[in-house]
Amino acid sequence: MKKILSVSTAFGIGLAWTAAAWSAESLDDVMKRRGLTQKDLLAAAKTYTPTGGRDEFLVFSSGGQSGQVLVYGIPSMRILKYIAVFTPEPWQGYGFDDESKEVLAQGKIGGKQLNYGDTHHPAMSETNGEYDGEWLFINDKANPRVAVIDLKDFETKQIVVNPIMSSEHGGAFVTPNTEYVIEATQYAAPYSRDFVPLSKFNDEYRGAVTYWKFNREAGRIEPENSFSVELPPYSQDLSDAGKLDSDGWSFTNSFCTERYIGGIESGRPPFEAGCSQKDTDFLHMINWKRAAELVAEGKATKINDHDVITMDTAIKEGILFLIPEPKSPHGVDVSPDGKFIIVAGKLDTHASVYSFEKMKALIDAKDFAGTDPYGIPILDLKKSLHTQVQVGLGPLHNQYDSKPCIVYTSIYVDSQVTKWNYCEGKVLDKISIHYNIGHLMSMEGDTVSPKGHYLVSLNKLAIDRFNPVGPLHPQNHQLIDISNDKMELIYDMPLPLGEPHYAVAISADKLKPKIRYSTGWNSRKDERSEYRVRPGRERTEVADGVTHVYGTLIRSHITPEIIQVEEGSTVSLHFTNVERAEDETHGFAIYGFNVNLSAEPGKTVSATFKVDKPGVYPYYCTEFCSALHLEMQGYLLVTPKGYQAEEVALQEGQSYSQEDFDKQVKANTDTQAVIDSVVEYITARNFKDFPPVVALVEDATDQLNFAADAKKKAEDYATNEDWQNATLWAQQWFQYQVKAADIGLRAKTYLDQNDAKVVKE
Ligand code: K7E
Ligand code: CUA
Repeated sequence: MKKILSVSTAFGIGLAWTAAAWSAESLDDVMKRRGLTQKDLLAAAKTYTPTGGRDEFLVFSSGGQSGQVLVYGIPSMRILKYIAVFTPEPWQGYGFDDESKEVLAQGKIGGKQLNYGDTHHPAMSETNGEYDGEWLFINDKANPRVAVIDLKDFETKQIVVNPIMSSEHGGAFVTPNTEYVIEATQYAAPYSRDFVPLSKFNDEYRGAVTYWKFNREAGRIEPENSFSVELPPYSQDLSDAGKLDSDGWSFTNSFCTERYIGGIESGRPPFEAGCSQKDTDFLHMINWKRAAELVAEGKATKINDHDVITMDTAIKEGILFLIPEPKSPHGVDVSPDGKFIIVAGKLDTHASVYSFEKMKALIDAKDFAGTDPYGIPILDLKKSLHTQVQVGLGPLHNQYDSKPCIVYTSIYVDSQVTKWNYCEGKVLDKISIHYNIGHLMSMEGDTVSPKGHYLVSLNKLAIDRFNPVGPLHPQNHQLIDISNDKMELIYDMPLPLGEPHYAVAISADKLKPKIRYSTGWNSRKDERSEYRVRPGRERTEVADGVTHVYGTLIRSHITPEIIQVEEGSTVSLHFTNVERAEDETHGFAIYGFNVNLSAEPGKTVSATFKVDKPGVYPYYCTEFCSALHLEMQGYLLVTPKGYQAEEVALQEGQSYSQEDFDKQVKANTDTQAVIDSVVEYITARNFKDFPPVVALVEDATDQLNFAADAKKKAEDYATNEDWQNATLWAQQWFQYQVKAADIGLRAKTYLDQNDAKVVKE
């Protein structure tokens, strides 16, 4: 034990403690000092997560204009990750390495690379209407696109561009077995993307719902097997897929069914006046299962090389219906049993509960109240309704509780959440939030079995809730405890990244992310990289005028350390992180080329660029990966055209003697004794019962094998009395020992903190 303490001091690793010179504050003291109430303490106890603790649920929140997805835990509200989706993100190397550039390039529109997205609605993949924790989808409202994120590594794998829309909003929503990912238009535009005057708005501008086919085995959307249903130029809005009783159908709201086309600059009343004139808009109801069959039967029309079921076909085949819904609705949310569809109307104080059974019966009986200007049958509002409930001013979205018939509705204008019973049509509770709530989200609240407990209010304004940071405020996510009859606000979390419209929360135990890739992995394609290389096989090859460098990254060196090319060359660097240890990511940055890579354990990443100017370009690892991280460096030397190297020996800054060598060997031998004592400490305990320790031991063993290699080289040089190389290799041997000791001590600490048992003396 004493020995171990001394080694930790020798390596300067932790374990320092100071005796407190003052007595500790009591709970009462702290409450007084910080002005906390009993209620605050209770809220703190409900959310505080001690060090090393884990969250019960993980939230995947839209990152709004950042084009990313935010991941945070509940109840701690600690942010865990930003997943780069539509926007380059340097930490993850997204949009900097060749592999992820290809993903971003899939999202080009009209040949243009778009470096942002307006993400709105994340959707988790489902199996039988339950979240399965495998895939996440998110839409881009500004540039109609949908992205596929793999929850095995929390990376974006695919971006698909909508072939007919120029604006969208009602995505991403999945069908109960993730057969399709739904995306609905927002602002109508011509499918052709050509110029069409607004005078032809009614005839040539169109909305649509696209059903993106998801191939679960491949983990990719199949654009060629996806299709759309043509809709009138009503501004379509949020959507939801039916489930259980209503499986096979999807529902899409709309506003501005007035088809008003604005024109304030020519003296016409503005959009907001013309779009809110009528008392009702339309809920679209589409039989997507039948629609898919129609496509298979060849009844779709190819538009922009994409299968579209025209309105005429949809009407003739009886797969498209409209139901009036009160003034400018926003959210449409199918109840967990699939029997009800709740629509909240922004300009109406009611939430309307539609009965799927009644709507289906009207359709089956062909009992229609009329048709719209395009001939789409309209169901009678009253005959379709189960009930309407006055929930507050400006209701937007609905989320379901685990308790039957309980729903929560966000009330934008009143800045409230209303809890109500949709079976009986009565309001149960209201809570004020800060301020102007948009979406709200309960745990797995849009599945067939919501989990209850918590509700998050995703507010549009924060105003005075946090320390001021300039005119642009963070967003405010408020955590509400919904386990009891009365809702309780328990946490405010500032979100400093875009406006998160919607979020989904999943039980943390459903997620099974990996900790490392198989060695040499192209994570964006999910296959072994053609550019992978094993340690010791690093090389440079010139092919088709491109200098390919096949290198490796491992604590604490980049191989190669010197790369020399001639001016005008195109260089393609490929680095494989050959670490097996958890959390040993290496970065790679080089002066002046906008090259910035992140290589997580096992990953192979590439960067291709042209070197047009002779010069010296230092490169290094950007992750503080070990004590010798700063030495994880190298040089790209770009020689002038026709440069001839002079025959001069490399100048060493320092020369070493036998004495230096002996001194280093002595230090190494002492270090080895310390390592042996740590190994003894670990192996005397039941370390095999702790998987993180097993992984650390594996990593330490790797380092000791490298040490043995370096030791042999040092001794060989010593035999030949080459004290220069002998001493340097002895130093390298020591470096591996340091890493092994560092890892060993981490394992030892883990065992101590987790009450490991002594199994042998
Ligand atoms: Cu902001 Cu769902 Cu896009 Cu409502 S949406 S708030
Ligand atoms: Cu690798 Cu620092």
